Amino acid sequence: MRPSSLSGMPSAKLLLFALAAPASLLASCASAPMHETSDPAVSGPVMIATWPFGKLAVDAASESVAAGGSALDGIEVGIRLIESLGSDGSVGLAGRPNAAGYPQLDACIMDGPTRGAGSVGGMEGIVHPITAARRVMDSSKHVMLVGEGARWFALEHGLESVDVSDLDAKKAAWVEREQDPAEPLEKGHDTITLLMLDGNGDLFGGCSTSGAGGKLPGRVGDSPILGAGLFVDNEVGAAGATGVGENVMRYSATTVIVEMMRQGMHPQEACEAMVHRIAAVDPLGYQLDVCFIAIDKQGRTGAAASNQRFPFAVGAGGRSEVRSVEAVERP
Ligand code: SD4
Repeated sequence: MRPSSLSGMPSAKLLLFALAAPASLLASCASAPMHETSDPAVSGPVMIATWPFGKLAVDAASESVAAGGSALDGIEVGIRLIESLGSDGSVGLAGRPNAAGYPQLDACIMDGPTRGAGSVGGMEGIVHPITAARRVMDSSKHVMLVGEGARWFALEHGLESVDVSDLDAKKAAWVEREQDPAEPLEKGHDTITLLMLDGNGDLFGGCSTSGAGGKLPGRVGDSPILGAGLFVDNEVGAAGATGVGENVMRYSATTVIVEMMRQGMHPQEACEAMVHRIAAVDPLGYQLDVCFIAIDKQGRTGAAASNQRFPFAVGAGGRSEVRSVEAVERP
């Protein structure tokens, strides 16, 4: 039996995101409150995911696990859904293009119990990078593949793809976006990162993004870097990031958050401490754009961000909801 906890966030200014989130994201959480801390009666996985669309990922993962899928299947299913949305955001092939006008995708997945990990970076034209990352973990000797090699590997494994050879089409897509004044180069941060503590008390995580809009071709962000965009330690907990990857990866942020939890910090405390720690030394201070989520071995969750209110989704016992935290401020 493992405890299940979605609250217990000691210092965060938690806000229900009910007013701002689309109705479709709130349909299943409008009425009764969710299960609270350490309720041993709650069965199934406990999850936390980035941004309001994380609720869709949490729900899909929860359904997958309830239908008999493994926890890792749940992570993959939940993230694939967001990769397929094709809506405004920075996930999947419909995500934000790089400076040359086409998306290059990053993703990774980690399997706590086996210490398995797979990752793809700067990959073009593969519809589900999270599945490519899982194939790297399950079917190669490696942990990370990038660029052409990652695409080749994904194609060899029969993954769904689109043609990326048409440079004119890439250019046209870029020109179209450039002409849209509502589409600045660096807009929004909506990487999907999904963390799960399953019913056996094991931890899992995955992450997928098209990365920072307008990035240089070949730039790889934090998302596929283990210990930066995602880190899972089955003994302790898991942490994930979203935001400007350069501000995350220089500090090995998710490794540090997990280590803070190992020292006894609540996930909420650890996420906030990481923001303070980076802000104390980074030239951008509290203006840097970083957002963190975390879950520990007890199923307690946390989230913190600098410079913006950060909405995220939590789920347990087959229920889910979108919450948010205000930006962490200078103490
Ligand atoms: C990156 N961290 O490539 C990603 C972007 C992001 O939500 O998180 N967007 O820097």
